[in-house]
Order: sequence, then C-alpha cells, then structure tokens
Amino acid sequence: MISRIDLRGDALPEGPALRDLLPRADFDVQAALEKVRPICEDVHHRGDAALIDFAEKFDGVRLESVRVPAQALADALAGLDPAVRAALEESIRRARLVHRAQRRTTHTTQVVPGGSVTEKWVPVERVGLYAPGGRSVYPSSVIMNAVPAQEAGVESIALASPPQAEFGGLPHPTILAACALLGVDEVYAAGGATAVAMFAYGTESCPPANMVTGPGNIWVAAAKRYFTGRIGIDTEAGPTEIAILADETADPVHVAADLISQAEHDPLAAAVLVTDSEELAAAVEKELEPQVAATRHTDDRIRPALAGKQSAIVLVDGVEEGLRVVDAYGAEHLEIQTADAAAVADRVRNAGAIFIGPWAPVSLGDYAAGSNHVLPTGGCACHSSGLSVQSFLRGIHIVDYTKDALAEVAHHVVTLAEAEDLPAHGAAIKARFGWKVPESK
Ligand code: HSO
Ligand code: ZN
Repeated sequence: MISRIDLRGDALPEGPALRDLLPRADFDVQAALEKVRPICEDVHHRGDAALIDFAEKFDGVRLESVRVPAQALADALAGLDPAVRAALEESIRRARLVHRAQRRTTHTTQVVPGGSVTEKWVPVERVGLYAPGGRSVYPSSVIMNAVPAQEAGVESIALASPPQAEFGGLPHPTILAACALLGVDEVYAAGGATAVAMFAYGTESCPPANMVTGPGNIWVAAAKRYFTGRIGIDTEAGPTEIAILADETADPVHVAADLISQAEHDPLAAAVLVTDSEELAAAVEKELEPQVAATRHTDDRIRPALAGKQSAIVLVDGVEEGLRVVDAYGAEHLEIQTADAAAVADRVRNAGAIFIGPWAPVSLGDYAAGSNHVLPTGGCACHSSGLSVQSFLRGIHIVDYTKDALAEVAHHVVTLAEAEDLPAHGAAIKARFGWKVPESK
C-alpha cells in the first residue's frame, strides 16, 4: 500500500539533492494560475453579479445575495449539536490561550542619546478568511484563522465559504455556527478563486480586504498567487503532509493510525515515515491494511494518498540520518516518536509544527492542542511559519532623532550617500546644518 525508499548504506547527499530523493506531490499552482485569471477579472468587472453566476456554475445554486444574513448564523448556532459546540468552544479557548501569548509589544531602542527607533505593531485593518466547502468542511479551520486575527486586533474580519446547494445556497451550517461562536458576523457565500477575488477587489456587497488567509484547493492557492502584492496572503496551502521520525521504541499501531489520519484529507495528502528500524517499518506496513480497511474514506482518499508518489516509508541508518531527512523534507506536520523525543525534536530545524512523543498526535493539533493548524506545506516550512498573531501584524519603525543626535551621525550618512552616487540624500542632511556636514565628534 505504501512504497519504501531505502537510503541506508551510502552517505546521504546534501541539501537539494537529498530533497530530490524524498517523496512529494505535484501541485502545480503556476498552471492553475492561467485558469483563475479570467475568473478573478470577471469578479473585478462585474462584482456580485459574477459571484452569483459562478456560484450557479460551480456550486449549482442561484444565490439571492452573496452576504449571509445574520439570522442564518443564529439559526446555524441554534441547530449545532451540543457536543460539537462544546468541542469547538474548548478548541477556541485553547487556541486563544496560545495566540494571546503571541501578541507583540511596542519596543523602543535608544540608539544614542536623543536618537531612538520604536517598533510599533499594528494589525492589518481588514482580513478575508477563507473556509473550504465540498470535501473539506472544517469548522476547526475557521477557528485557526479567526483566533489569531482576533488576537492580533484585526478590526474587520470577514469570512467566505462556498455556497452549498443542499443548504439553500448558504455555506455549510457548521461553518456558520463556528463563525457565530467566534463572533465573526460578516460572512459571504463565495467559493474558491471567486472568494479570493471578492476580497482582493471588493464588490458591491463586500468591501475589499488587505489580506486573505485560509486553506483551500489549488484554485484558492492560484488565486492567492494571482493577487500576491496587491493583498497579503498566508501561504499557498497545498495538500496536507505528515512526516513521522520514529525508531524501534515507537508503537506501530500509533504510527499507522497517524499516517492514515492525514492521508484521510486528500488523495494527494502525503504520509511519510522516516525510520531506522526495519522491524518498525514492517510492523507499520502490516498495521496499515486493517486500519485502512476499518475506516471510512478508504478508497477515495486514503489508499490513493498512501500509494501515491508523495508517500513512503524512508529507511535510514539512524536517528541522526533521520533528522537530516526530515529537515530536507520540511514537513507541514512532523511527529517525533523516538527515545528522548523532546531532545530529538529540539534538533529539528524545518517543520510547520512538531509533535513530541506518543501522546501528541497530529489530530490533537488539528483540533485542540491550542497550536495552529494552518501550516506551510510543500517544503515551505524551510522558509515560512504557520498562521499566528504575527501573520496579521505589521511592525512599523518610528524614527525619532534630535538635532544633536542627527549631527553626530551626519558625516556617515553623507559619506554613504556619496558612495552610492546619491548626493541629494546627503544634501537632505546638509540642508539642516547650513549646507555643511557637521563636524564629527
Ligand atoms: N490537518 C489539516 C487541518 C485539519 N484537520 C482540519 C482536520 N481538520 C491541515 O493542517
Ligand atoms: Zn487534519
């Protein structure tokens, strides 16, 4: 069901060469870009009318309005299963604890007497959150997007999710209920690239946003790329990934269950086990079959995900080599199931989130650890982080110098301006001191 890649014996290659040996899904956002361009431009030119036409074409329902009425949110919350409500509330509570601690404080550095630089953190003014529909109706993702934006102090938060024909053109009721629990009351029935375009350009019913975040399929990723520069985005989320670094101390039942848990998302989801234990590899292979057979999304998602070229069991000589492999891979989620798991985890450099030991499976992080589950995929963990309060803040430097403090450094500024052949830069200093460079002290 899952292939093996044997990297034992020879020394592992360095950097990109090692990465090339590791499995990964094809996720060609560039190719999708051409397809989303006309859709985005149609939303630009025709606004709500385009959104309504696209909803009819893609979602099979004719909308009366794109904006979801407040009553629909209240109804969805009233109809929510109490157990689901309690679980969502606990998830929100834990996420708030963690994200509140990420708030940044204004900080002033006294560079010289009379000269200071203050860094002030200012939230993005208006953010559009996206929650997918279809196969992935995840109220948990509404939490993971809304909580950091709220804790960052974003004043205007709107959410879009695809209209569902079976719910009369409203987004899925659990998405609406999650919005109601979070106090997000500006919600739109718009899906995929059209939703991103709605937030980027604005329409009659939806004012434009400065930033769009949230998971989605390749069309959402392509639309985010299309608008990058015009608006801020989080990351272009690709299919979910789990990597597990495990040794002979790991329980194969847990390892198999955790691999399957993320394979469940998508036929393109990646499940990668990196181990130095032939016994564990064999036991996991054996364990996968009954566990896969016993669950629900077996043939449409899990089997293709595990059998796909993006998934594998990677055999390495030791935990040391395993660490090099997981660093080269840069997984969205990385579990460490080895002896001294915390110490091993401490040495990992590239991962979206790390889960230590036997009692911290990725599923916990997906719902209720308090951590965020919007994480970099496709190796982007090598340069980017998951969603956090920081994602919604801008640090603004405030420069405050007195005349004496400027005079003290003026000659350096003028020298560098001359060296860069930018004499007018230097003149802006000299003009303040009778067109002379003040004496250096
Ligand atoms: N594992 C997914 C998030 C998710 N899981 C939502 C369950 N629901 C990507 O991090
Ligand atoms: Zn998940």
